[in-house]
Amino acid sequence: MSAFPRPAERAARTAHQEFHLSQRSAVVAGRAGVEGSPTRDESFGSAGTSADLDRESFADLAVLTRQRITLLYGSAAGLAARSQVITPPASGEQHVLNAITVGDFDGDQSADLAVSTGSVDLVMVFRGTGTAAPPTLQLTFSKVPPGKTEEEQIGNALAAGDITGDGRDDLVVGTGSPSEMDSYVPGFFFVPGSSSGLDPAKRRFITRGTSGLAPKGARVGDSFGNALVIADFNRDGFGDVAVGDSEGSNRASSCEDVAPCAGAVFVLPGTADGPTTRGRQHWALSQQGDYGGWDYEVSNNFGASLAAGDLNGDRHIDLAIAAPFDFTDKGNLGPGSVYVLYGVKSGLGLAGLQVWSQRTPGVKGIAKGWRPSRPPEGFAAGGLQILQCDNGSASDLLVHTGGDRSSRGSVNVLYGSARRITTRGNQLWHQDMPGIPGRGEREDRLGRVNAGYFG
Ligand SMILES: [Ca+2]
Ligand SMILES: [Ca+2]
Ligand SMILES: [Ca+2]
Ligand SMILES: [Ca+2]
Repeated sequence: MSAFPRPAERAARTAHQEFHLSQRSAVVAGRAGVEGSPTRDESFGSAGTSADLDRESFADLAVLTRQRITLLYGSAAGLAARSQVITPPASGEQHVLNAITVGDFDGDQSADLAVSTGSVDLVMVFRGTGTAAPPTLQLTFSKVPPGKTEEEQIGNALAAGDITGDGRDDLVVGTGSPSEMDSYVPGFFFVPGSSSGLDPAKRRFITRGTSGLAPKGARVGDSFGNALVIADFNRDGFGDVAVGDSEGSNRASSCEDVAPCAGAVFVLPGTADGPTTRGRQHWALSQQGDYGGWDYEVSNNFGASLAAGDLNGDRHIDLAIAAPFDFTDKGNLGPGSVYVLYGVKSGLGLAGLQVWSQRTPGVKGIAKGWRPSRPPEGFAAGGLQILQCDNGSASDLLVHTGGDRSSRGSVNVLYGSARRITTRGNQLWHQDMPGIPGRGEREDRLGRVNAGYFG
């Protein structure tokens, strides 16, 4: 493992920066003074997910607005031949829905929906009918950990998958990104599925302080659980949980009060009892030195979002990790990059690590960091997805750059292949290009909705 490059060396960085990421066995959590929380897009399409809800073999789309879930049903003719709107019951305060995921929590082969609300700190579970009838509200439960109050429960992360290997999907729910005033250690809930659906009575709360995860434990200011993905990285039949902690510290001393830490990603193996810290993996950027009072390479938000899929067609699941402000230099937020870890038999490994950004030769778009007049572009600040976009055996990586073009947003498509991701055929999509309907407007943040195969 080489030392992290100093600023003068960074100009020479190229696409394959294999020195850049380390898997560490020793983890130290740090305190971060965090500059606000991620902006939540409150308009149509702020979050979405796809699945075959009515079991007609066409992918359907579930899209959140502030207070409603819109279901758009696919058909042979494409998407939205039919739609439904679900308005969750009000509960005193106004709901603001902020995340949605699909899983089969009761194992009846019909897709169920889990939706989280930031404002009233609830997770709502809708049981799928597997027919044209809409999913029905089955249960709600709080994200607030036992013994805690309601503050700062602003989690945007939800993921479903079978962690316990019983054929029923389980749910993980992040409890939030920290804010500057935070007095709360975030984490995620594991909620197991059962024959009657999710069983919140059996939920477990996991933080960076959970035994065996990080030697120095959790600290206020962590963001452990800000992103969650379930995938069976080591192919043992149990879904493993990849957890982003984009503001967690990787070094012995705490981060500067004025800046978030550099971030980390943990992978917790699945077992019949749920996620375990035994055999967990920890991925973090190397850090060293201080530059002008700023911790070098703080603020790059490594782990802000995650996506899992097979990007080289070898049937081992690979993990893409967003660092939307990577290349941060002396406090100026950088234009961001995406790290891709490839899976091998034992799970994720460093072999074949790739780092992609708009500075990578052949990748479309212009990398722009922070300037006083505008926000940084944030390559992958709008999230990541791994989807099959062509007819190849490898899946492809979609990088949503929410801050691009005055927050109009754009999507880079990087195609996977037997040789991993390459720049070949990579595309940059935005609303002002020929053939794309509509016109790009500020704050559109194109590309924040998950996609699927609709026809
Ligand atoms: Ca079901
Ligand atoms: Ca399960
Ligand atoms: Ca596994
Ligand atoms: Ca793979």
